[in-house]
Amino acid sequence: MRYLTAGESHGPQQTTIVEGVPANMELLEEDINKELRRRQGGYGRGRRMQIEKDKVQFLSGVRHGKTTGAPITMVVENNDFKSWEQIMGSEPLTAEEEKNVKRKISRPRPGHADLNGAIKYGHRDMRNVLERSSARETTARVCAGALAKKVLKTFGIEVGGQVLEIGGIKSEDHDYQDIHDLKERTEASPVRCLDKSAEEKMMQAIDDAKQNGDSIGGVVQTVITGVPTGMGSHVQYDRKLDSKIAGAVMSINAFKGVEVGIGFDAASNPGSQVHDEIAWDKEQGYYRKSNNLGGFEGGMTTGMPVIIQGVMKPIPTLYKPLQSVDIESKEPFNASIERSDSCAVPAASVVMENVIAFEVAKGLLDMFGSDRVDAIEQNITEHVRWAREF
Ligand code: EPS
Repeated sequence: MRYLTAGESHGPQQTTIVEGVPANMELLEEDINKELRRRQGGYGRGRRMQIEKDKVQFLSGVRHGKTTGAPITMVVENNDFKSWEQIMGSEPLTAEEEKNVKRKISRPRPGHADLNGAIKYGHRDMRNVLERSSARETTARVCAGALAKKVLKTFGIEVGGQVLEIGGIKSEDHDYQDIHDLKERTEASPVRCLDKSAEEKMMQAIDDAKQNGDSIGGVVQTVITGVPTGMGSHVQYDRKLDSKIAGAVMSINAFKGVEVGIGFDAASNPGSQVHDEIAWDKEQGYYRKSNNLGGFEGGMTTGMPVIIQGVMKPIPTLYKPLQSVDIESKEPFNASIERSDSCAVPAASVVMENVIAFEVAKGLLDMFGSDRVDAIEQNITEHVRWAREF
């Protein structure tokens, strides 16, 4: 299974093409739309989210509520395009239009792709960079991820997540009974956090940041349960599933770090307290007595829940101006005020769930075949039985 996304932030639409989805899987637009709604929500979002009402349209690969095995094309319209039609049009501009419409961007924002992308592609109008580097693209990635979540759910694998930290305020109570409890409680929280007292402080921190024209980042966690043992492989660097997940997380806009299980804490603890002891019983087969390694050993799933943390930096589009240099005059200036979210950490936790879901679904199909749902089901059931008795 693989995917590509295309689309500019203020262009007509976001497009996702996913190839390699098994045939005969039930799939409705609502399966995608519910993830899109989750991504649009969360405390701290800016005015753009009041304009967009993201809804997917299937343009190929789905017929009468089921996948056909053919590539699936998904599009989400950008409502805001109406206000940007001339600026973002694909036809050449007349000299007159050029004067009125183009609003060339020559002032790179610190922390954005603007300057590096402009130098790399030779764009004197940095709109050509920022339109594609905008986190609007995560809409398309959530389309791919929502499809992957459906694949996983078809085989009993569930994906959830929570926000662990926003603007330095940590959730002190991140325990949950099971994945359903985790999903239900985070869904009811405006910042997707389990700790009610931290939730309040996080919302206050977001209000403060907004008030000060600033932005704040945070830490989010994704949890996946029901994964079979042995997805990924130790035999080659590019088959290790944890490394693919890490790459996927790092590719989300504004993410600066990723941890598996206890992650960086592993550095300060002795091996006897880090590694998870192995046990066996008739019902569940092999299991670990703890899950410090976040469901991975040797680049393969252990069968324990997959647990990943990601770090999002504060969004770099600020109302509080930072210093930069105009590429035309080479003079310093204070970055201009742009519309922005003061915090997109809750939305980012949804995006992270989805990009990880894609890698895990891909790992599942790589291991158990990918043409037909019924055949994959048989392969998984047989493998689970075999692993339990091994
Ligand atoms: C973004 C800037 C804002 C965000 C946008 C990401 O958009 P605009 O420039 O239109 O105000 O709202 O996020 C989304 C549109 C979205 O769907 O998440 C940026 O610069 O990355």
